[in-house]
Amino acid sequence: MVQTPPSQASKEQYQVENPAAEVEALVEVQRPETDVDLEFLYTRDIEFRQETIYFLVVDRFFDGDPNNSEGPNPELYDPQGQDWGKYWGGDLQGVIDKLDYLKNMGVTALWLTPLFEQVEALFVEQAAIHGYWTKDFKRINPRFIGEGENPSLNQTQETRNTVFDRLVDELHKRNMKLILDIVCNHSNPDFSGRKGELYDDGVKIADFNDDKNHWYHHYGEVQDWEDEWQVQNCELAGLATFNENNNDYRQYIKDAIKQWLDRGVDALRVDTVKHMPIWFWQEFTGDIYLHRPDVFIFGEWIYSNPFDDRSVEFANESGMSILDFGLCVAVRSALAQGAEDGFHEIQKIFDMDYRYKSSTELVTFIDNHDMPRFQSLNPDPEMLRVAIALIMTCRGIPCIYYGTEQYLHDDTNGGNDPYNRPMMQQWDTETEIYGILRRLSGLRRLNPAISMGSQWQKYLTPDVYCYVRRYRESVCFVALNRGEAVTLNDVETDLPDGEHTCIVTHNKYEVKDGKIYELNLDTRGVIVLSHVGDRIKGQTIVRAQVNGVQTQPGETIAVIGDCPELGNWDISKAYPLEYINSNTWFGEIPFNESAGKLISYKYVLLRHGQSPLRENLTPRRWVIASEGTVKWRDTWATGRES
Ligand SMILES: [Ca+2]
Ligand SMILES: [Ca+2]
Repeated sequence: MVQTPPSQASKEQYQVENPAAEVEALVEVQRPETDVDLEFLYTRDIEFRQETIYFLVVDRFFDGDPNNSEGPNPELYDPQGQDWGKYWGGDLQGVIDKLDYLKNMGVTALWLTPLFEQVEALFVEQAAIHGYWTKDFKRINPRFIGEGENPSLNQTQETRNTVFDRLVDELHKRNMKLILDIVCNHSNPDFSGRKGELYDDGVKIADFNDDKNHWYHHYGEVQDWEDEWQVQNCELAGLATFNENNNDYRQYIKDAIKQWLDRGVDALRVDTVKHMPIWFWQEFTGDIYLHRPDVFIFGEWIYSNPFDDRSVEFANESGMSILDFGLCVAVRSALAQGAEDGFHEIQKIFDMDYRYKSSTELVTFIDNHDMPRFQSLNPDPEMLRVAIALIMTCRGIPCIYYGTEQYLHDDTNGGNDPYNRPMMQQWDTETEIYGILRRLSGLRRLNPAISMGSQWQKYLTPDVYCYVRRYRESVCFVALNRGEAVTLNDVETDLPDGEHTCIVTHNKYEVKDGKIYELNLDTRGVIVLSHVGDRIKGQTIVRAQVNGVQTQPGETIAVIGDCPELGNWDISKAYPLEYINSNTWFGEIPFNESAGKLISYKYVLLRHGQSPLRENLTPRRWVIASEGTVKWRDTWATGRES
């Protein structure tokens, strides 16, 4: 929550409290000069849950500009695309050229591998094509922009005339968002005796082998992966690892990321978060949100899962969401690797959602640049269809790895790195997966049950999984079959009675008493039925989420407050939230009369036949933004029996 210090109170409020003009003049002198829009700073937020993310390796997507492909060191470029360790020529112009292809597929947010300037050398026969060996966090990789273009963010801040700026413009023109992939843990490895040479817009500021100012840790490689101290302080694959205790380093990395945000980046994907202490991340996300409150951030905690206390703590307390490796592993096991338990493995992950404060904001995926592609494990395109339908409709924000829609996979060495990063070869807009992504991405934006709602298991065997997503009056029913054709006697859908048309197949289904009787599921069949209720409308929408309250069936969490939207403390007019899971209640609250004003509120537990249980605290206070989206992320303060 936010408490507004007196220096940030609006002039109007101050005038009420200090009618004497001379007093006000005195106060005016003492108030700090600022040109920051404070209301924006304290209340606006981004909503990312209706997005469909597409993750691409810039070098391997499309070469839109052959002139930049040789780069500063032509030896690192293989025009034939045969040497997997070298650059193949993809660039930001190539991404721009394919934006309509992506937009038409339903992609709304683009995650690109890091765009920072990289070391221009080979390390173990590998160039930094992935973008995780940074030389200068304040410069754009010259291989990705126009030949001879100025790579300095500082020097192009005014003109904003780089290909990167054009990419941002072209994305935003299409209502698409840009996710910048960032690394804070390390710079670069030892290539030809040089390691960790780091630059600040072209000026050398650190060197692992001559580390006078202690920018790096010098503890060698991680030996014991169970030892938290080692995982945080030692090296990962020989990468020079930053010393986060050095405030100059922290200032540098935060300044660099803010420069990119100032150029129009909408979200951050953060690499190797497990390898730095949580206090660093809390400071980092705190500073970033002060600079840009409406940025979405998610981190890569390798093989995070809901049974791992440390990755759960990170997801809940770091200020950012995380990539859902737990679900990824379960989906691959159940659908690509034929695990005996099948869908039970997936349900086991969803059963643990209560451990997260915000499971609906986890970023879900079935493969990425660090593991064999789904189809390298199982080439059956119909099984891929089942997996895609699952992550496009289950809780979380789906992220599709580039080329999935073209069945792109190279199975050399089991499809392991680097063979999971082939060049895109075709741009067919008629593939089945392309079409399914297009339809389900549209559904994600249309039906809030999918982006924000609860998830209810309705039918579960190793081979068949039916579930319902629900939010207020909106419902989505999903049926998936990893096995052969089967008929279910009846299955609950929570849909209104009547005829419903499947979003994926256009087949029609009759719902009676909320159920479908004699439901035929094809081999590797997918059914998605949707019903969209009234959407919440208001000048400002507050998305209120409260964690940590235990409720019984029939009980409801609601919000009461001092404004008409929250019932003016009249408990009978409290605004009800929706049950998401046993740790989370959530709801969108429209604000019109109180938009732009300071309000106070608290949560209340409404119980049948008993008096309401109010939170035991003085009310929370908040300045409601005058328009847009706001999020409250609160924890229930233990109720007190009146
Ligand atoms: Ca190129
Ligand atoms: Ca570290």
